[in-house]
Amino acid sequence: MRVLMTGAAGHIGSVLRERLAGRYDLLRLSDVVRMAPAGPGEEVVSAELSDISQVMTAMDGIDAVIHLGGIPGEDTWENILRSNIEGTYNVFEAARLNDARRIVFASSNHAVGFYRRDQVVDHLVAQRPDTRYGLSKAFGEDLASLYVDKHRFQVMCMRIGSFQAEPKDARQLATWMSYGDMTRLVATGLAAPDMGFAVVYGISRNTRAWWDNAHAYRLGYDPQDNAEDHADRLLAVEPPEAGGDVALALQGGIFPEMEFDGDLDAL
Ligand code: 15L
Repeated sequence: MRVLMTGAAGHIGSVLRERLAGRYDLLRLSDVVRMAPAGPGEEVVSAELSDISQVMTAMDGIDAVIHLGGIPGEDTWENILRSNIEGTYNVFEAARLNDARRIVFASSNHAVGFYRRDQVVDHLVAQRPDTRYGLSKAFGEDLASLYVDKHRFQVMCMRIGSFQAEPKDARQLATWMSYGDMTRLVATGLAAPDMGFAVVYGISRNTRAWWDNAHAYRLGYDPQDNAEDHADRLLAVEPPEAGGDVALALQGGIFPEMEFDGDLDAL
């Protein structure tokens, strides 16, 4: 399998580059920023995702895509539109034109960040984006659904929680995604037969998770880490996490709290 990874210079991309090395016939790494030169089994290309001709070049001869590229947090509408919405559209469309019909897409928990922490939600809940960034991830999931139904794609949309070497605050007792488990989930998305359109949560096997990840387990994901192992250390910190009442009530944390002038009691 010849795999293209967009956003390969970012945090997730750099970890996956190291951990997926040698597993596929080719790992082609694309980003707009400079990366270390290609090692064995790798190619490095520069591609601005908002320019479809550059994405077409990066997609040449590719079978499957790990799409991580884009802005990884809240930003202006202009920036989100260009990098995350147009960029993701161009990746799917260039994949269709090159017959690369399997995509593992880095969605985010912020596509559903307005659910309360006293709820457990699964892969079928309605999207509740908490920012323009979360909205762009919800768009990417809908785009995936369109390409699965219309063009026979297989797409795993990973609603990634908090990708860190170790969980950093009390919220991450629910949301943490370890490096090893991220590698396992991406490998599952590249291999699962007849996956169709799959929404999964990009988290480790966390005891305190708000997200029911049974669908990911059905596809073969078998996470090995649990943020609970870090609970004593994290709960001893004061305050255990940043944010006001809105952040502490809602799964998205500080993201739904940004620019918030809603009614928390109505949520
Ligand atoms: C995300 O989607 C962000 O990319 C990351 O920076 C974290 O904020 C993460 O979500 C999270 O919710 O912890």
